Amino acid sequence: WAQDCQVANIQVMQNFDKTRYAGTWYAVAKKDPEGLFLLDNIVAQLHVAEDGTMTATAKGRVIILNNWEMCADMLATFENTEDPAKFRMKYWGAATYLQTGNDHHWVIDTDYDNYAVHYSCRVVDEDGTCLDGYSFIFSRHPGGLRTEDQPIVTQKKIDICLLGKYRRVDHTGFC
Ligand code: ODT
Repeated sequence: WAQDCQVANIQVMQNFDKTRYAGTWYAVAKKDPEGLFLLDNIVAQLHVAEDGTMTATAKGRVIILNNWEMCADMLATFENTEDPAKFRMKYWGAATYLQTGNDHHWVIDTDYDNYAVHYSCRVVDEDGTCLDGYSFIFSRHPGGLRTEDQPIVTQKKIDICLLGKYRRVDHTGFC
């Protein structure tokens, strides 16, 4: 037995419903990528238009230009793929000096009302595992995950080969 950590074999949410995924999500834990950007106080707001187009805004504390702490205002558009739970997320800052990018946005699991497990691999290694990526654990509740959701989320962290790689994301009211 060996765990399959191939990015191509990661299971995502079945029958994903983006309308139910819309709304406010508080990041409660994060696995950082190389050159991390969002530190804490991370809150995302997802919108789904009538035509199904998904967009988002997010805030979070960042440190830029090696010592300037600020609250970043970020924007994103999502492009559908053949899998309804896998998107391409194009993002940029409200200010030009903020980070821009085009990342994968995979919804690994969500119950829509309490928790969501997000995953994004930026660089796939030669062996098919993820060399550089990030993942957010989101909650509808700013205080964190409900006790009953914790074992579900822990199992998903195992499934995506990131157990033990997360840090807690604080909400102090900075943003
Ligand atoms: O913090 C990092 O180092 C990696 C994260 C970079 C991407 C952040 C861009 C946010 C774009 C705006 C909003 C989106 C909301 C979606 C929800 C979750 C995934 C970021």
